[in-house]
Order: sequence, then structure tokens, then C-alpha cells
Amino acid sequence: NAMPKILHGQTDIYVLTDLRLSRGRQLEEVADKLLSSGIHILQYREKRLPAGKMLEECRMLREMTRKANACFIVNDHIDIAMLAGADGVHIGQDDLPVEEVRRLVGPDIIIGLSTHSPEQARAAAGADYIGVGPIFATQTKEDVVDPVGFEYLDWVVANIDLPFVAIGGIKEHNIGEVAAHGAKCCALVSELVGAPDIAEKVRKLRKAMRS
Ligand code: 3NM
Repeated sequence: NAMPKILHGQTDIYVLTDLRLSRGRQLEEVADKLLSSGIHILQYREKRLPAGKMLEECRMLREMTRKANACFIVNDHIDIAMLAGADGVHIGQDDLPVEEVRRLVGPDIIIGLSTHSPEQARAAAGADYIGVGPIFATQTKEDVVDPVGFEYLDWVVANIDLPFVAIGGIKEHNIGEVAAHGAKCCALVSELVGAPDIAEKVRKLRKAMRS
């Protein structure tokens, strides 16, 4: 199983793509900057593209992440994840149940599940990791639930054994606090793909996370 070390306790950053927030830069350029900055987990998350285009982009990212020795996860699209040879798929509460996704992808593919409440975290058995969020308000995800703040994060730290990724509105100025509450892995979209200087942003985020 390709479960990355960072989900097992080494502190680090998880990045999700979003072309609309990438300042006009192409996916390849943004991914190259992220991977050359030493990002170990990259998730492809593009909501409104034709499936064939998404598959093409995922195959490119698969090659790039393989060369960079990074983990590659595809959001929502189990079929595209499988065809592209991704390490994992990330699903939400309205997607197929985890046990059914497991039947499709087999034992070796990472399954990530977004959760927003203790009930959802308790029901996440079978997933390899869970998303915990949105910690803060975010414009990046449509139809997102209200921010769960530190209350849900603290509850997960105290009660859930699965690896988890904190997400939602995490920025350079608040990532230290998120880490201090026990999040080893923080997932970011706008703060990273929208950074004018991605390499510098990765350095600053890591520094803030570890201080
Ligand atoms: N999932 P940003 S919040 C993709 O709470 C996503 O499950 C969330 O984007 C969840 O870092 C979110 O730009 C968007 O706030 C995070």
C-alpha cells in the first residue's frame, strides 16, 4: 500500500489542484512547481471538465508524480483514478459508500473520505484516511458545509485512529495553529496554487507548521 508516510505522522502539506485559482498558469506548470518544491501528496481536483480531458491530465500528473516520487490521488472519479494508475481516490459524503468503492478499486488503492462531523468520522471505517473540515471558511469548495472550526478537529484528534488531513481555509497565517491542534497533515488549495511564488509559499507554510 502506497499510504504516504506523512499521513502516518510526519508533518507536511497535501495539495489539491484548481485551475481556476492558478493565476492563469497551466496545470503542468503549477504541478511542476509544487513537486519540485518537495510536495509529497498531490490531488487532482477539477470539477467541470470533460472526462477525456481529465483522464489526459491525470495521466500527465501520474507521470510527473511518479518521477517526483509523490503520491497521486484523484478526486471523485474512481474510473479516472483507476485508468490513470493513481495511488488513490478521494470521495465525499455524496459519493458511493466506501465499501463499494473498495470493491471496485481493490485493496491497494488509497481511499480518502471527506468528513465534516463526528458521525461521519465514526462511519468512515474502510477508508485509509479522512478529510477533516472545513476548519475555516473557504470559497474554493461549492456547497461546502459551515466551518467546523477546531471543535471537530480536536474531537478527531482525541477519538479517531485513522490518519486524517485538515482542510478548508488553511493559510500561512493559521496553519501553525492547525498543526498545534494536532493536525500532522494540512491540505490547501487556494493558498498554494494561487501563490505567485509557489516554492517560497511551500517553504513558509512548512516553517509555520513546524514552529
Ligand atoms: N474540501 P482552500 S474544504 C476541497 O471541508 C475542500 O471537505 C473541504 O480549499 C472539506 O484551501 C475544501 O482554498 C476547499 O480553502 C479547500
